[in-house]
Amino acid sequence: KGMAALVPRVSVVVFVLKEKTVLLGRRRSPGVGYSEFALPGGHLEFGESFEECATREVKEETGLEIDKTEFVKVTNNLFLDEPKPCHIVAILMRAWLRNPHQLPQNLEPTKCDGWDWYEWDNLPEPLFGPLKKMMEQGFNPFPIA
Ligand code: 8DG
Ligand code: MG
Ligand code: MG
Repeated sequence: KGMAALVPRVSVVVFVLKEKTVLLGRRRSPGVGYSEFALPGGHLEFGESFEECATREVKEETGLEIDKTEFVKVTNNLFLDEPKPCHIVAILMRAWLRNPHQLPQNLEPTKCDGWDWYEWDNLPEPLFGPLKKMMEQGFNPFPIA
């Protein structure tokens, strides 16, 4: 294997909201965030809009169909102390369920332990670094009522 070029990548991650809760899953793929709770999401593919990427990744990972997908925030995430250092520009979206009764499925069981709903002021530990930082800074993914 040759040396991978160190370039920033774009990922789209989604706060899937249901009443007062947000969907999180514990990561199982080796690399950044291993064994930590994170949002569904993944890398932006060539030609995609943020909304398309959000819809595709949530569907691939959980089977859930999302609705009213909208941009909320962007963060610049450096993971330089990793065996494979990476730099990810994360586009954070939020969305709701098209059908509020649909249940999440663990469609990528080698990458995730499973999905569940958590209240923002009672999040599970350990939380993925970038999410933890946002939470500590007082960020809240829910729209202002
Ligand atoms: P792909 O390569 O199949 O397109 O995507 P994936 O395998 O689903 O990628 P991922 O690791 O789930 O997400 C891409 C990167 O996004 C991840 O390595 C780190 C970054 N990222 C954040 N915050 C979050 C988050 O809350 N959840 C997820 N899943 N990724 C996040 O910076
Ligand atoms: Mg993913
Ligand atoms: Mg994915």
